[in-house]
Amino acid sequence: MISDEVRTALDEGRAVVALETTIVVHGLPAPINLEVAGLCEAAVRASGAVPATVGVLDGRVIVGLSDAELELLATPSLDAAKLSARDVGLAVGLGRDGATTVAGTVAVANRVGISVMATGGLGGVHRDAQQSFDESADLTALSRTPVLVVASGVKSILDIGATLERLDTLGVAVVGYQTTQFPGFYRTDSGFSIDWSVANAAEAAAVFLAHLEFSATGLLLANPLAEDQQLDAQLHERALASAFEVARTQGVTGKDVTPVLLAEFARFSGGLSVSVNRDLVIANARLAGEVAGALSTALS
Ligand code: PSU
Ligand code: MN
Repeated sequence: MISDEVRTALDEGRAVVALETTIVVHGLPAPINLEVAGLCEAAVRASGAVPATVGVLDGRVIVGLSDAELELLATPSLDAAKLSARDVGLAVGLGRDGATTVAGTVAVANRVGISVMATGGLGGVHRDAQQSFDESADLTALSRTPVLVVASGVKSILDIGATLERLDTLGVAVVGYQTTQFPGFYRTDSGFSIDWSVANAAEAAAVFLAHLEFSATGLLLANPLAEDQQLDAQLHERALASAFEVARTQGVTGKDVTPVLLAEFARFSGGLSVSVNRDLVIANARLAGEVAGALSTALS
């Protein structure tokens, strides 16, 4: 189901940005989660684009969730599932409720003709992947879906070097926004450099259109958080160590790993990581709106 506003915008070739909901339902604590979702939608609108927040309610995929629908999806007692690309059809077939990850969201976006989305940090290769084989399906989704994702790099809980190697192998284009330093999610700079950068949203749109001429894969537009908004380096190190310890003690695996690590980051930092996460995802939503606008201009 596509909301009237999103349907009209798509029919008229206007700019639309898909927003994921796993960050709202499984990634951020209440009540700031819904506040952040609203601020992301507002940031997309401020850039002149229409937000299309994606989720599944009662087995119906909704592109352009209303505030009430999003609130329902985030209600803890609903126990909405975390839907990667492979899960969306299953939730539909079984009539269930779920929030979409980046992988789930790009699958839906591509199907309805939306080619830009925003998130906080892309999923990737977990640091224990040599044993656990835990690598986010966000990577493989982008390897087969021609959608541009604006993110502050990949989450800093991950093995960033290994993730960049996998993005290379999978043919996912990686482009820095006004930088050739790969962002580090809560931190401005991950310490890894990247080959390509664009100077503005129009250039990002032009590069994406050119990319689509030669590849059926996605593009990660890596947007670093402003330096004065990043999490303190020492606090980041200590929170990370604590998060790994908590995950190890609890024995979490699979789709629970990322939410548990982010929750311990929030607890350990006394909520600071949550404010940083809010700031970066809003900045990404704003940039995604600008890129979607430039794309719609280029295509008109
Ligand atoms: N960015 C955030 N917070 C999040 C996520 C991204 O700032 O919670 C979510 C996205 O939905 C992403 C998911 O697709 O985390 C990755 O989960 P996993 O590592 O289980 O694939
Ligand atoms: Mn995983």
